[in-house]
Amino acid sequence: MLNNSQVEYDTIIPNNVSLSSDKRVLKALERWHPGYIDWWKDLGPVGFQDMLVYLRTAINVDKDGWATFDYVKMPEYRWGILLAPQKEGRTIPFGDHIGEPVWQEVPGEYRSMLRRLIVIQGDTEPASIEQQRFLGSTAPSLYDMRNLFQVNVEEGRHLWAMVYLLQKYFGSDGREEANELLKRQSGSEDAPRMLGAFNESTPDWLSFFMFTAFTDRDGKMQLEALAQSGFDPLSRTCRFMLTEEAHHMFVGENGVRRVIKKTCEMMNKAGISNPYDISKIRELGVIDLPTIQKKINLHYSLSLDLFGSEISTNAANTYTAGVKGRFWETKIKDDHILKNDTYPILEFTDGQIINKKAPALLSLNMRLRDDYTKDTAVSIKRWNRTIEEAKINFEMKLPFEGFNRKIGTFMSANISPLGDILTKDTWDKDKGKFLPTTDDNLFIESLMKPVSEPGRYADWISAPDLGIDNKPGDFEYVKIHDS
Ligand code: BYC
Ligand code: FE
Ligand code: FE
Repeated sequence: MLNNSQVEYDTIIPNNVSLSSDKRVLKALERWHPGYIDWWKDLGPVGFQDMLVYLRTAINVDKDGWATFDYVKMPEYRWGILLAPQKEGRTIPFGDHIGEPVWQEVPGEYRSMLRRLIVIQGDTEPASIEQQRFLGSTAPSLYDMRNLFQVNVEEGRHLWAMVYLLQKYFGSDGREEANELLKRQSGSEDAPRMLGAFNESTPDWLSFFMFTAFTDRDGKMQLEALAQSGFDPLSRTCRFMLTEEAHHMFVGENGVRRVIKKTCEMMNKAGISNPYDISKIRELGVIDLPTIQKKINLHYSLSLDLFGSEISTNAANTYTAGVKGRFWETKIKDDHILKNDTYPILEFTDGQIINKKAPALLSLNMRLRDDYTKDTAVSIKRWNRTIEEAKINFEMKLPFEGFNRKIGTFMSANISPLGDILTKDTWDKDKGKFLPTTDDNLFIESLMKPVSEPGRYADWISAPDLGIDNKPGDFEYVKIHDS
């Protein structure tokens, strides 16, 4: 087993897993490659495929300095198989096998469990690219366009990461699953992507920023939980993916912050202090804060659904097996077996919200979701600081966990963002106050005019504080004019 941090570039697939001496897997991946490129061209970013984009590529999996930046055409991006370095003497940190050496091969008894998790993880990656494929043509700047494409090529690499595991460790059914990952399609009637939020559309750039802020953060949490896995190749794969994930959330959090900043700036310039003076604010060509709050309500609630049911035997089983752990498992001070512990949850029963202590093992989805909410609250704080700095009286809030849910205990409930239980009639009447309406979406869409002059930004979003790779403000991140 190679334990190297240097990436080999001697096959068409850059890697640090010695592919050149693993002919079987190399062949399987080379056979999968053309289908992937076809999929990328058919269902990846629309347009811009022949243009030079200033992208980062991993050359080393060490903590620092793993990336190099250069102009690349997207279809020529070097999608690689990159695992974080193996940790000497690593043991399984939780569950029935706690303390035993981690597995380098898939244990037979957990084969289908592992395959299912890897397939679900793999399915989300191309789904997000499909969801974002039309955004290039309305990019508010070359900087933003480049960030979109960076996220897209990395989600493509995340698909490669899962396909490698399937092909190396799961034989012919792994190869079949790898092919299926290119066949399902976001939003398709016949063969949709596996999880709810990945079949929603991402029609505009505010949606894109919200998606990367909220849904990529589910990605972060799930990867953190899988990075604890006793199946070491999965753990190492996820650990490297997490280093890329940080950029996706940066794009989302900062994107939303720049939208908020511009709105506040324009309100102040025009002397509008009431954030609910919506039509006047929209006349300024910026997105009013209450509409941004509605987008937060939508994307947060969709992302909560991605954690599965609050009470889940699947989650208990994968934990007990040592296959999927908790967020930062090794830093938690308890027995890491959880058979005698409880965890506080909310339950919706007989039209009431009740507090309950549930068995900790069954509540692991809820626990990971709580960690997600804490992580998300940091973004909300930063957004509110921007509003505060502009001296505007408005505060963004995460909606109540039972709001707008399709999965779990609250799925049949009508609950407001503040946590009030509503009748169906009131919900239907007030829904447009909680979630973006057709009018809201049409207004946002009307702002989506592309800006492609280096250093310029659309009127509804402010410029970033810093360039990518410390480039100056007028850097040409995508060469759309002369290629
Ligand atoms: N939609 O016990 P339950 C990312 C199904 S995002 C549809 O409640 P479990 C990324 C479930 O499959 C991270 N179906 O839940 C972000 C099960 O079906 P079966 C992706 C759903 O299994 C942005 C049944 O309901 N990675 O990387 O404990 C851009 C009962 O399940 C949904 C992962 O999710 C849903 N929302 O947990 C790019 C990690 N929720 O099997 C990328 C791997 C549940 O009975 N996946 N169901 O037919 C998992 O860990 C778990 O499968 C889940 C669900 C957390 C998703
Ligand atoms: Fe990803
Ligand atoms: Fe991501």
